[in-house]
Amino acid sequence: MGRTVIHGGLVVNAGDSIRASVLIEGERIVAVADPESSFVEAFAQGADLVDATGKYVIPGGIDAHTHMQAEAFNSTASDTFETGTIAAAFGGTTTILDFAAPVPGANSLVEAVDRYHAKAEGQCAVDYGFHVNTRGIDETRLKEMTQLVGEGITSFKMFTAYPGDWYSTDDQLFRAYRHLGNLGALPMMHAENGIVIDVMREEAVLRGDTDPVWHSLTRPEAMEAEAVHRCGRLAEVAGSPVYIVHLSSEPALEEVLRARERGVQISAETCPQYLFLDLDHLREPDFGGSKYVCSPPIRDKRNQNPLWKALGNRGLATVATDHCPFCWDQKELGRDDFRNIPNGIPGVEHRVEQIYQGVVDGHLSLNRWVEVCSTEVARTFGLHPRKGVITAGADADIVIFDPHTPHTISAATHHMANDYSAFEGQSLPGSVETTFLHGRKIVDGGRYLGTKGDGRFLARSTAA
Ligand code: DUC
Ligand code: ZN
Ligand code: ZN
Ligand code: ZN
Repeated sequence: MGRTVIHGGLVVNAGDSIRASVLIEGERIVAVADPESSFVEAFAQGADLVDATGKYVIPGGIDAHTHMQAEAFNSTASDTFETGTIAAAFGGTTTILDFAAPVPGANSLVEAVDRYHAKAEGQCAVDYGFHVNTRGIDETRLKEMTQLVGEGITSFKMFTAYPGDWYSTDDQLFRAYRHLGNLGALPMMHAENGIVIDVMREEAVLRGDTDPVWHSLTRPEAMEAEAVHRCGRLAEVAGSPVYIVHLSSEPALEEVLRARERGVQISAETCPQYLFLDLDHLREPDFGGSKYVCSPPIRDKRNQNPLWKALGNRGLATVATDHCPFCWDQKELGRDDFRNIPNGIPGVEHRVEQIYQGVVDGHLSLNRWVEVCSTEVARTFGLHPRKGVITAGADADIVIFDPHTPHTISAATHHMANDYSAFEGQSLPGSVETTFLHGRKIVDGGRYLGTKGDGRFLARSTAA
């Protein structure tokens, strides 16, 4: 079995930062040890030596929210599992959790998962697992949930948005939460009041307000907060946990905090687009605003600081990208009516580097950066301690991060299959130098060294 020693770097976990050597044998971490010890010296004989002096050695990133080659909004997301996971690897993400989704008109969760296994198997550059997009919740769906939990798919996304499509009624949500709570599985919520939003969307278009900015103005923060509140109360009565995906605004955050104060097991993720982009982007001329159309929408800038602060103080649990890329010609579908713009932003490549900006800006510690990008994601989704931590016995999914080599995001250099970047020109203070998956370098110094199919399906566990 191949041996590697990563030496000279600062090993940063959620709990501590230490100067140590990381010893890898085969696919696993064997030890994190004092570089001067005789054990390390002996192990290093004949091993590959990787010098990480001046760098951070961190657990591989885990992005819990991607949509590779998703069929959505009358289009198909432009990254395949192959291209999207290679881009992830370049950005220091070694695991993605994608959403298996039933095709339009269908409800079977098992069928959706079968289809997604077929799409992803043998294609991925990094490890992957699935959540399932859920609609039409009835006894059959609950039975399917039980079956899928047994197959390592332990989280299910439900919606208070998209009436007539993904929307679930309160009684459906309540039954699903209770069922999943009993299984130790996790309900995930897209929390926006889609019923009211649809009224506002229709009225806007009738008035002639069809530009991209209306996508945001017809999805008010209050209607996100209302739905988060409702989900928290439903979980409170159902006795289940609930995880809010893509939380975008301060009022919604306040509802999470209030529910938690009551003792509800509620947690939430936010995404880089809500931390770095604002309404002005949606107002870019010549339909340029369409590049930033995602749901929930990009908000007024005053939401950004509270979200950063909450990442630092554990008000928010995780950062995911909601990577759902559509190219320019696909965004064109909504030129005359913002309602037809495919919703989504490419981002899987940049999350770890973007959130490091928050360390430099004083919003979060190095340890907290690692926690929100990896460790807490692993804990939340049944992957810890195999993933999300640099410790003996864990998978050797490791990133060497150079805090002194800046990186400017551009569609001209990114690896995602998308012809624009929503973060074009964003200058970041540090960059990913090397990515290890299962003990092997898959990215090093800007080159991809992996092989198609390196990434494996992860069957996840339920809450203990
Ligand atoms: N929700 C997502 O999570 N992604 C795409 C659009 C949406 O509504
Ligand atoms: Zn990068
Ligand atoms: Zn959503
Ligand atoms: Zn999403």
